[in-house]
Amino acid sequence: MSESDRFIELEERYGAHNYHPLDVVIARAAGAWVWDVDGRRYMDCLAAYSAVNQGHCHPRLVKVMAEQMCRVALTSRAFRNDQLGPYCREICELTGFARVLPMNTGAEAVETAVKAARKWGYTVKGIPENRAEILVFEGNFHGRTTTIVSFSSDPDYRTGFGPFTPGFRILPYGDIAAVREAMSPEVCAVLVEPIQGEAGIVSPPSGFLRELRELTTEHRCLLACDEIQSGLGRTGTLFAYEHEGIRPDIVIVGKALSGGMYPVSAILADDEVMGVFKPGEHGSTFGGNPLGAAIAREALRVLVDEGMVARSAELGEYFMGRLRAIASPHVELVRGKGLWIGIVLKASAGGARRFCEALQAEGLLCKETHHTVIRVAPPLTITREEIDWAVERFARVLTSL
Ligand code: IF1
Repeated sequence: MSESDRFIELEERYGAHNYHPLDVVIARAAGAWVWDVDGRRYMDCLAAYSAVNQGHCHPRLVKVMAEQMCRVALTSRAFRNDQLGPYCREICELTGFARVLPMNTGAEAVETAVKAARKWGYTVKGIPENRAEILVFEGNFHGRTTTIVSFSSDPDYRTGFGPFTPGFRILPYGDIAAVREAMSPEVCAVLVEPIQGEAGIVSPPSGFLRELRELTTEHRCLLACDEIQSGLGRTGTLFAYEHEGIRPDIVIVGKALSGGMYPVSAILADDEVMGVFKPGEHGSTFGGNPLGAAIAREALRVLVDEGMVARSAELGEYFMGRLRAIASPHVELVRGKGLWIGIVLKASAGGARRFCEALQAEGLLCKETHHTVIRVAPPLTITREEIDWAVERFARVLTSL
């Protein structure tokens, strides 16, 4: 029995079976590379679903984390700490929003956005109590809390978890006419992923976000963008909504906000929206803690200092071009933005999972989504040479299986 098998057996025996991972047991990592317990090396083309945009164990993040945890890790918001204020200022200055509300996981930040939008609907827009509605889209993924799965369109995420939270309406993604029709005085917000990740790296038709911005302004409701996966450089801009030159009312961030070191999430908004929260109305034990704040400060500085946003745009284009040039009978198309790429397989290809397993055998870790898409989203620190190394293996697998 290999070392890997021993760990897999333990997890299968004692862990809940709520995942079906590839059987690679990672023991350490650096940059775009991970090593398993048997000493095999792999390139990480998932980057923890874009939480590790800055690369695994970035030395600057490791240093800040170690130093901060030796000083003070957690104070709770009953007291103040010397990391939170500077963090708030730095993230606001970088993103151009007036205020930030810190949380921990992505789902918590989405919940925070839902609460902010509803409260804004009642206290600012004047929607009658308990009538506020939020428009969302088919194929969405915003997390796994009971409220969030209430408006998922995927039976896997919902079935068996009701009763569900009311107040959401699911519309076809990219269909602006459907949004126009659904608008009413009781709509407080539209919640959207600028590019849908779990759905298979799906971009809406060009102009959709801009029209959403116009419609929401016209009907006086908020536009909330979930940038948890698409944000912080992944698509070649700091936020994916920038591709359409718009500015939402609420931006939801998570994942790479900590470079994967620790769960750190937040919502960003201006005074009219953030002002709805009064002391005691929302919060979390860990949100805004000094360890998370120190890590997030450095994670943002690393993104900027190392020019990772521009790297993502430039190398993403290169990577996508090289993947498109692979003549494979299995590939329908290659789509994406920046270093966020989906290889869409034909129905005849027999599913993306077997390709991910074959790529694993070649030393490359990818994760399928929706059975037919191989998603490719390496750390933004990846080099051109590393991309060439990956393309060689993609070509081998996509032409030989
Ligand atoms: C898992 C998916 C990706 C997200 C967006 C909110 C959240 C996520 C746009 C919630 C989280 C993760 C969760 C992770 C797998 C992963 C995922 F396949 F499930 F959909 F990335 F594509 N908004 N996405 O992508 O953030 O609470 O998890 O911090 O295993 O569930 P979280």
